[in-house]
Amino acid sequence: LTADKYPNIKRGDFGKINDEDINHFSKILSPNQLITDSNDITGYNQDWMKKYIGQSKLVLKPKTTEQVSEILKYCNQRKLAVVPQGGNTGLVGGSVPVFDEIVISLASMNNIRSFDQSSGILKVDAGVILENADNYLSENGYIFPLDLGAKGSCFVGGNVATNAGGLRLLRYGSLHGSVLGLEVVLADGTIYNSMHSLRKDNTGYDLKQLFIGSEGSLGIITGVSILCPARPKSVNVAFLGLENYEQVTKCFQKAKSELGEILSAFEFMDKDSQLLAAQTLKTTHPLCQDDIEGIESVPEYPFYVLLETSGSNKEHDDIKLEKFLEDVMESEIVVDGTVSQDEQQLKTLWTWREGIAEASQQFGGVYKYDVSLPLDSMYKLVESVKERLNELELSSTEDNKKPVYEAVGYGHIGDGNLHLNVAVREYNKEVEKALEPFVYEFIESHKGSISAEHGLGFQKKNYIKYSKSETEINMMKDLKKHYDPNGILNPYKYI
Ligand code: FAD
Ligand code: S2G
Ligand code: ZN
Repeated sequence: LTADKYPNIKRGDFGKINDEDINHFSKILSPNQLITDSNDITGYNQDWMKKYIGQSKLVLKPKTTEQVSEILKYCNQRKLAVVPQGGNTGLVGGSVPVFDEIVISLASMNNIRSFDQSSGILKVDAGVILENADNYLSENGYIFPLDLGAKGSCFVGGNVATNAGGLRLLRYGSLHGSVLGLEVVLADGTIYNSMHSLRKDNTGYDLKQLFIGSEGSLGIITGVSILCPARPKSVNVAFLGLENYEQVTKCFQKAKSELGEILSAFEFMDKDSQLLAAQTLKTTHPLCQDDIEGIESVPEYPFYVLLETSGSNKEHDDIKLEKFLEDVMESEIVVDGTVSQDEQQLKTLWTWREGIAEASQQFGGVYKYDVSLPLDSMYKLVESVKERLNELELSSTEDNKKPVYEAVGYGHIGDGNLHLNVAVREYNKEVEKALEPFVYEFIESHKGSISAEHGLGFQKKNYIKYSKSETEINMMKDLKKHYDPNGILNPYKYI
């Protein structure tokens, strides 16, 4: 989808890049930090889903905060629009240009600045890849308080900019709690720096909170100071089969009361999400009827739960988990289950949850809805979307003339966060009209949020009103006007 696909979006009255601009940037950066060749720019112009395509003619890759400051100061004077870009794994079209905005990539700002072994406080450049930060911490007996399927590509700065939730928010909380300080360059080049190492600092407005989840609209995050917990010594994963969604919520309640302090993840997946994953993972599903010669392993239960415990003593954890599993099997909340026996099995079980993202777009594309809903009504949204697509005869797993392959539901039960993915064979106006604003109206009527963790970006810019009041939206617009009066930071998105 390129800008000309959105008839009601006009390019703002921003400057157009000229040779003088390129000369100016060449004085700030060395030649390999400017990309102008159209082939090399392609990857920066399209998002992870290859759904949003921009037309930037220039990518800048600063190595230092001062270079970011110099660049923004100049862009602000010239009213050149910019898109800050991290690992470009965002799922709402926020990380790529809409028109010809300059892409400012943090990829070259990837140093670990410091780590304090006793407090567990880590300070990194914004361009450090999440998995690299966690590997570094692992060598020091600590863990990054965030994990998500894109860990191998997303950057810590992008995680903070999107206030990413991920698979372990249930255990480690939100970045609003674990981030201690930030270094951010504002639109006019001012450098805001609160990169201290204090757990508590109650002196004035907590300014860093403004930038956590601001998606590049208020400033470019160049540094993050974050409090990391001790790495758990013992991790177990149980993969469970359940008869219906109500049992999933009952199982969650039981897990909270019986595993409380060692529970580190509680994810649910419906059968259709597992059928999708089975087609890309091409390995035997952990819980399926015995393999019949030549028949792909087919998941047999309507719902699945991936439950993870992380503790400091394997023996104690195993006793607690065994007791829990006995209880949920006896009370028939769970009808089948398997527990990881080693690191490899643990990773394999996780692929049946983390692989759904990739699997959702194997037929050509995906419409994603990352929403918060009250637990009891959460799966009703998936059921009503399936029903609606069938009534409109838009969906079939067999007939590949239908635009929709299947709608699947899965997500972070512990956070009340559903991922509804509508796997399609092509992006199609009919399908879009069937889904929007239907999904957003459902969310509003159930007092949920239209974006639980992926943010607003470009996809949801016009839908914030389904989750925020006019007063709140006006206060946000005032902030945006104050910090970015020329509107050069990530225009056309967010609010
Ligand atoms: P990008 O995609 O590059 O940018 C995202 C947004 O932040 C854009 O608006 C961009 O302008 C802005 N931005 C990036 N860097 C900066 C910066 N330094 N300063 C200011 N603004 C910046 N998200 C979740 O929350 N939970 C999940 O469980 C999850 N799972 C995922 C699984 C997969 C397989 C994939 C592909 C994505 C998943 N995501 C998830 C979405 C995405 O990974 C997160 O939003 C992630 O935090 C984005 O980081 P990034 O570095 O790729 O940012
Ligand atoms: C997840 C990202 C992938 C998707 O897997 O938890 O946040 O498909 C999601 O939405
Ligand atoms: Zn998620």
